[in-house]
Amino acid sequence: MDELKFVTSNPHKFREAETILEEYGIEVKWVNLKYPELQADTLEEVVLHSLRWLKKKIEEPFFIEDAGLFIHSLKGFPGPYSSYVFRTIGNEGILRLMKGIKEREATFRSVIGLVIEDKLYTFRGETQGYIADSARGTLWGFDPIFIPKDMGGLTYAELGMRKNLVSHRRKSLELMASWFSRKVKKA
Ligand code: ITT
Repeated sequence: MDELKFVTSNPHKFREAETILEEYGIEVKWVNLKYPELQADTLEEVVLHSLRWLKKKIEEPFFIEDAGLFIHSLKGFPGPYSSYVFRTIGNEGILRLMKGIKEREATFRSVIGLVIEDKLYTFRGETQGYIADSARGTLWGFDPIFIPKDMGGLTYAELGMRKNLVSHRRKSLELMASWFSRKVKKA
């Protein structure tokens, strides 16, 4: 089994990645570390900045992941500022901002940054959906207010483990896993 380190301070993210990457025969080792995150307009910029910082501290190969919830009627807010917004106004605050707004489409985006053989790579995954009218279910983060498309109107939180079948994180992890597996086979 191949092994990759995942640097994250978020245990939920780690568990999701572990479950998904197992399907690809990739073992994930958790490095529980909070690292500096730049405030920038794209998740890719945030990830690349953090990778350059971590490269001096962590032995490769390793990856990180930055996620953001982009609400279309709010022009993509909170997007790259999702962590700050979740810590400050939280799901209740977002629901308040969305009160009376009919256009509730949102994109949940995940960008993985990988360091391998001294090079940096990014992989992006996205899931389209809607912001719920009220919080439903009790997973973590924005899960109770995000309804992915074509999943019966249930929120990520209500979907439980089925979140992993359709999530933004699954899509970025799959891209990285297939790229990594091809690379390992060639070597
Ligand atoms: P890191 O140490 O990996 O950076 P983090 O929790 O700070 O962990 P992010 O900056 O990527 O993670 O996440 C931005 C915010 O979005 C944060 O408040 C998360 O709780 C939330 N979030 C990220 N992915 C999510 C998901 O799959 N479901 C629900 N909320 C999510």
